[in-house]
Amino acid sequence: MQSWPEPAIPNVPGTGPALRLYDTADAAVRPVSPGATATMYVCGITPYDATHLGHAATYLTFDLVNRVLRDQGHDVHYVQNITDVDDPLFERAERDHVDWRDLGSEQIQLFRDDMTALRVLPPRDYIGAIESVNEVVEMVGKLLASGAAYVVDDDEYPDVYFRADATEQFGYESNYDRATMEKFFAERGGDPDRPGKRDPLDAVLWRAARPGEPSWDSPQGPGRPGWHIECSAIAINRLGIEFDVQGGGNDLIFPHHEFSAAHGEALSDSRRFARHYVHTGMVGLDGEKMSKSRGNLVFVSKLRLAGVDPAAIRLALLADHYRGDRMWTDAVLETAQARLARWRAAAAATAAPDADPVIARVRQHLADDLDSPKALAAIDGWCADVEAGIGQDAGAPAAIVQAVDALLGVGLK
Ligand code: 5CA
Ligand code: ZN
Repeated sequence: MQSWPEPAIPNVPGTGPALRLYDTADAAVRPVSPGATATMYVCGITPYDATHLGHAATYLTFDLVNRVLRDQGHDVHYVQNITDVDDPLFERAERDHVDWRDLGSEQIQLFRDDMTALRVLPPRDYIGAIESVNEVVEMVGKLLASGAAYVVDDDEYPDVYFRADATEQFGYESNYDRATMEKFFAERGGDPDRPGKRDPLDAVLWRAARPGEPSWDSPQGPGRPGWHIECSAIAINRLGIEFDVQGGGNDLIFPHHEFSAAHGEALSDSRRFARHYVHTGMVGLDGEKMSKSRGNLVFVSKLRLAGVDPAAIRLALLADHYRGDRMWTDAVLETAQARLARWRAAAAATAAPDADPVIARVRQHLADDLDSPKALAAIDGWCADVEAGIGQDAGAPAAIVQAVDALLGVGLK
C-alpha cells in the first residue's frame, strides 16, 4: 500500500540523551536500545471513521519516537498496517450502502492526507491486511503444524484458533489477571462463547468463509485472517522478532498486543516479540472516550476544512503527556492556537537568547519518556525571554525554528 510523502527534517546540530520509554510489559521506563536501524511497528487504522483526534494523538506520539530516534542518528524502519478486512468495516459499509473496499480506500486516502497535513513521518512499509493474506496463511500453517493452533470441530465453519496456553509466558505483555483478560477479550472483538473452543480466550487465526463475507483460498479452506495474526505476520516478516518498539493505544494492550506477541513467540525461540510495548492514553470528548461506537468523534479533516492550522492540532495533542487519558475541548485547541501564534512571533524576532540550551532541554524532555508538555514549556520559556527583549543572538530564531520542526514536527514558518 502506498504510504504518504515524507516531510523534510532539518538537521539540528548536536545530540541529546538516549531515548527512554515506558514499557507496558515491564511496567517501567527503560532505555530503548536500538542498533543502527531502529525497528518500530505501530498498529494502523481500521479504515472507517478516520482520522479522529484519538487516532491522531496516537500517531503523533510514535512520530515523536521516530523523530527522537532519527535525531540520535538512527535509521528507523517503521512499519504500520491497515486493518482493511474486518467486521466493523463491513458493518459500516452495509449501513451506508457502499462497498467495503470503496469505503476502505476512501478512508485510507483521508488518513494519508491527514497524516501529511500533520507532518507525520510516513512508515517505510504501509501494509494492508488484504496484501498480507499470504503471509498470514503461511503463519497459520506453521502454528497448526506446531500444535499452537487447532481447527474447531465444526463441519460448516472450520475456523482455526490459537491456544492461549501455547506459550509459557502468555500474559506478560498486559500483566492482566484472568478476569481482566476475559472482560477485555469479550469487549474488544473476541468471541468467548464460540462453541468448540478449548479455552474461551483462544483467539481466531483464520475465519472460515461465511456467506456474504470476503474470503481467500488457503490450505485450511477459504476464509479470512483473524486480527492479531495480521499484525504479528506483518511485523515479523519485516522487522524480525524482538524488534524495538510495538505501539498503539492502550485499548490494544489486551487482547491485541498480547496475542500478536504470543503468535510470534509460539514460532520462535524468543520469548519477547517486541522489546518495548508502548501504549498511548485515550483521547475523549465531553468526558467520554472518543470512539466509533460512541460516535463522539472530532475529525482532523473537519478541523482542517474549518481552517484550523494542522500545526495547532499537533501542538494541542502534544500539550499533554501521551500516556494519560485526556479530553479534547475547544479550550485545548484555543490554547494551542495561541501558543503557535506566540512561537511564530518569537521565531520572527531579529535577536533572541541563545538557542542551544533550549534545544538541549527539548531533547532531554523528549528522551525522558516523551515528556512533550515540558518540551513545549521549554520553547514557551524562550519565547517569554524574546518578548522581554532578552538576548542578542541573531541566529537563535532560525535555530529554534529548525529544532521545533525536526524534533516536534511543528512548522513555524
Ligand atoms: N486496526 C486496529 C489496530 S491493528 C485498530 O485498532 N484500528 S483503530 O482505527 O481502531 O485505531 C487505530 C489506532 O488508534 C490504534 O492504535 C488505537 O489504539 C488508537 N485509538 C483509537 N481510539 C483512540 C482514542 N480515543 N485515543 C487514542 N488513541 C486511539
Ligand atoms: Zn494491530
